[in-house]
Amino acid sequence: MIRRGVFRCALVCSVSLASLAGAQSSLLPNEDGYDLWLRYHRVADAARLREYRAAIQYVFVDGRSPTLHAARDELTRGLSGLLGRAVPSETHAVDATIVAGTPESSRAIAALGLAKPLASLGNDGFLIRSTNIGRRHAIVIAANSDVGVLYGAFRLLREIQTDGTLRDLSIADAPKVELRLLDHWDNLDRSVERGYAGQSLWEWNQLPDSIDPRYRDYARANSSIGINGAVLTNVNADARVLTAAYIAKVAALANVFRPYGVRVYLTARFSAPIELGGLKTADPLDAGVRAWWKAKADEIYRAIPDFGGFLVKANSEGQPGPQDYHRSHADGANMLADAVAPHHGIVMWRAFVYSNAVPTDRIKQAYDEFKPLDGQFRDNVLVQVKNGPLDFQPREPFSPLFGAMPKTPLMMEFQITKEYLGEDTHLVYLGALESEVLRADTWANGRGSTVARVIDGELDHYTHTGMAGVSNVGTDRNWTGSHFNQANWYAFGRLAWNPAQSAAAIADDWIRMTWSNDPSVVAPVEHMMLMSREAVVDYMTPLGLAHIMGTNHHYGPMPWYARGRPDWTPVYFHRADSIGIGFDRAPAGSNAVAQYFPPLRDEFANVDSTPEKYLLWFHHVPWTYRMRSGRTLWDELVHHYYAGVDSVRLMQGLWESVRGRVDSARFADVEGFLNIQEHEAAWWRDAAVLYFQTFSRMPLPAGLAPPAHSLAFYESLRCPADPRKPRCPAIY
Ligand code: GCW
Repeated sequence: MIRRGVFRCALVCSVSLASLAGAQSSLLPNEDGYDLWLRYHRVADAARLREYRAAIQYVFVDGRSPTLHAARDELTRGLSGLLGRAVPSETHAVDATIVAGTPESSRAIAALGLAKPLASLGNDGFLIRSTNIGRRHAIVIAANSDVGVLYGAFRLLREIQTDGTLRDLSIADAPKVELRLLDHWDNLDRSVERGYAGQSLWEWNQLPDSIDPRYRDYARANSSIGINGAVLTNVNADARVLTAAYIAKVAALANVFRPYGVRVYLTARFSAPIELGGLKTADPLDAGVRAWWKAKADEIYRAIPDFGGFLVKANSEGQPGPQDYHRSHADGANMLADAVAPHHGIVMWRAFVYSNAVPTDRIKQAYDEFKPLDGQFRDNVLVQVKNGPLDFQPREPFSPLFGAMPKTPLMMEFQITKEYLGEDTHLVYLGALESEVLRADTWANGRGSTVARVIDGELDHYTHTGMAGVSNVGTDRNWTGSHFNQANWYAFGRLAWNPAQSAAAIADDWIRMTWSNDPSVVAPVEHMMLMSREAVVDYMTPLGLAHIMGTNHHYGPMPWYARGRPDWTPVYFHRADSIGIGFDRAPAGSNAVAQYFPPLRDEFANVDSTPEKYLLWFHHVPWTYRMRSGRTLWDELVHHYYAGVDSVRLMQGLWESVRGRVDSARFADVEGFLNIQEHEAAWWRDAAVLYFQTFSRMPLPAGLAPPAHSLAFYESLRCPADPRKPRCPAIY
């Protein structure tokens, strides 16, 4: 990882040397983060280690497929590391203390009579049980499919990595969501749209001949958290990936991923029949266009028999689409769906659409366009909806489409790469954001109709279910640009497997696997992670504010920016004036509240019943409005901004408390980034407070130290001079 943050901008150049100087060296070997949560260091707790060593001598993965071999390799590698001695693989069940397989692959498993408990676990689920095989005590991993065995192997390893007991194991687990995907916004030139961890992993120029070993580790990491698909290319799509030469490259990646249960998907550029096929049109109802896509799908499936399907961004931000031919999104999606249907492929059609005409309220568009199409899509189409109605902000209410399209499988799109949340540098644990959304009640079928139950298909009995996360992975040695961004990859996978899991429990596992089982590490780090999301909301966009960051690069505060297309500017979204601040979406305003089911719509329509965390999202509120705390809106807003910075300082203190208890290389990386975050949180706070004060004309609440500089100073700050932040300087 390149430690470049201190060069970022005038404001952040004063990283405290004193804090670096005091570093006491840790005796733990330094790590670079490459191993992610699959480090497999020897168990530190002596009693646990004794227990594990007594229980485990040999591993026997019964069967011959590449996936079962992957399970065997992972178990021997993981257990040997964790137990601190070789745990070899056996060739028969009698001597083994871990036996893994399916009833088809393994006579030993079949003989255990597990048909009944396996019946409800589907293709991907697994059982882990303590049992007897012959006269030997053994741990059994059983599943209906080879990939289920692999998931079970990772799960058993996790039990040991997190200091769990192996006594009387009885675990039955299965994913609640069928398609658990990473969406890579990777371009063919290896740049990554909104990527902050180096270049794209896919070495297109070397493929298919040269296979980077990282591909396998990427697949292992995904498989370990249940991710079963990867969309390899950017939704702002390049048709060339559909040419024969690229299909061969994609097939080579698919071959590496396949043993790990990870399928490949591609983005389909809607105009490809024109660009590649030489046709005059890409009209989805044109027979020639339909034939072109069918032939293209056949060609892809000849090379990649388990190709997953297509993801499409159409008629949004300049991308071509069916509306160019006065056809609907359903017409476009169905044409592609028909092309992949004979091969059991699927189409994921994004609902992130907004037209080139500036709307009265941009956040209403996805619902307005897609809700009327409910019921018009083929069975193998899923509509992919961003978690909120705008665009991956630190906080948004959930998208009102969830629950509103009972006849169309809706899949979730989260953004793991933190485009609007401090990108690579700021420590923000997204598990908290994602589970807030998943637990939100849509009220679509009365109380308890949570977003999670929409996504997992329980509410509307969808034919397919899915969750996608826009990936934060790149060529950086630590994969994600910072050690703590790994937690967001991890948490996404775990929530896609089971959207009801608690963000805290997932963080707990990740910390133990990635850092340490030492309670004096786990507790403060978990505290830090769980407070981090509210911290970023507070110092960037409290009380329902949104989209006040630098236009284009989306880094740093720029609430004053008003040039260019209005609905891309901060002033369009915050609407501050001498009376108050916020976007009026009540019935007398844009009436976006009407897109929610009652009673939510009424709750949001009324300023007094709107939860304060969404207040300025739904209402233009006077500066003097009395908040529940008794403060005026102005005072409350300022307090949130100051609290955000204070939270980051608390996070720094929590991290300081683990000095010497984790390796000093990773400790220092995190410490440095927290220093940047603290400076930039103050930058956000001071810029926003001074700017909004020009409207409120009210003083800072008593007791708060005034910003260090004038508003003019913050307005003059330039985008971080970081060459890896795409298009950064372009707007100046
Ligand atoms: O948030 C916006 C991003 C674009 C992105 C777009 C989308 C891929 O700023 O970079 O394009 O969303 O989700 O399509």
